Amino acid sequence: MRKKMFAILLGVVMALSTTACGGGSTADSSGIAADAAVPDSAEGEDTLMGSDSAKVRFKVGTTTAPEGHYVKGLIEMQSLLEEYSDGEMTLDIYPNSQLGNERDMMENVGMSVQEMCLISTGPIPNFVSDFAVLDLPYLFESEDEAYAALDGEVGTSLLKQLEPQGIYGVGFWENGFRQVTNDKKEIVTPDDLKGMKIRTMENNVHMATYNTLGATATPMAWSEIFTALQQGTVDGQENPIAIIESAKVYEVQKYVSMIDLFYSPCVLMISQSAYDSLTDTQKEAFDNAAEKAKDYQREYSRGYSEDAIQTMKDAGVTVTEVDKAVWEEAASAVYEQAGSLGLNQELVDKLTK
Ligand code: EAX
Repeated sequence: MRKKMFAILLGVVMALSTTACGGGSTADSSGIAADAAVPDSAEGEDTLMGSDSAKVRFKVGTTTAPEGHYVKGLIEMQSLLEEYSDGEMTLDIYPNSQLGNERDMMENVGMSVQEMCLISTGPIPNFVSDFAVLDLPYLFESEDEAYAALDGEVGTSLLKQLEPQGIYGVGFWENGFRQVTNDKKEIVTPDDLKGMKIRTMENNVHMATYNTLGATATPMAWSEIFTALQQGTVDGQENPIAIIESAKVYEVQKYVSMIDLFYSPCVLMISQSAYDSLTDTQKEAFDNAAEKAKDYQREYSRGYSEDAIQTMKDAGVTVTEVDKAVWEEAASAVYEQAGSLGLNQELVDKLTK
């Protein structure tokens, strides 16, 4: 109840201090006129607004670039949602951290301050600890193995655990296998990481893994990465190729090592109140559009990497293939820290057997 009161108070304060977004009413969201939740000033040049005529609008935020694989999936969902709802519903897409970093956006969706977000699993264990199992190194050998787990019993049960946060976890989309970049030297074995400050997400399992490999894990929000790289606060960072290329990280990082250390999903979330405000017909259209867009986004993500690697090589980036067995052996020690990392051992066993 306190959360709901806070959310309403926050919405009133924001509504009084900002101009509401134009364009039709948005989904009712627990007493807040959601179109007051994100002021016009939040609409940057990168915002991708849905059809003007749609009456039910969902603001969806992501930290990633408009050209990247997250936003391409959201654009597909925007189009499908308008088609399946006969133009009644749409998405207004806010890339490049316009609505805040991943942790902020997840909190705001939970408090119905914004309707939706598409975020990596990075910050989620801070709210639902069982998600941490997905951030273990070399947990999945392939995207297909990841999809089977994420779309199956384990993934479904994890998404359900978002409900107490006021969030309907719609589905797992793809961020991809995470590679490491730096601007100093080629990284071939874990020994090459020694003494390097590597930006990680604010995720204990990722931090423990990079520290175990000999680096100094330096957690920060994605929006801070370019300043940190330019100021030398960190020597490198780690992300899937699609992020490294679409965010143009390769322009300030000469070396990319294809270590595939983590398979990184991302999660499409909608505030429970915004979803519950829909009719059954609207829910069906929303769920069908999200499901179709998930398949499209995963396929787009896998196809994107090949071209992206060539773009980076053409720009003079050294892309290094490594002996992953050496990396997997070195990272395996993190599994022995499962207890201290608060990992659900039953889930670890389920996913590693
Ligand atoms: O979700 O923070 C990160 O490194 C994430 O991969 C990025 O925000 C996309």
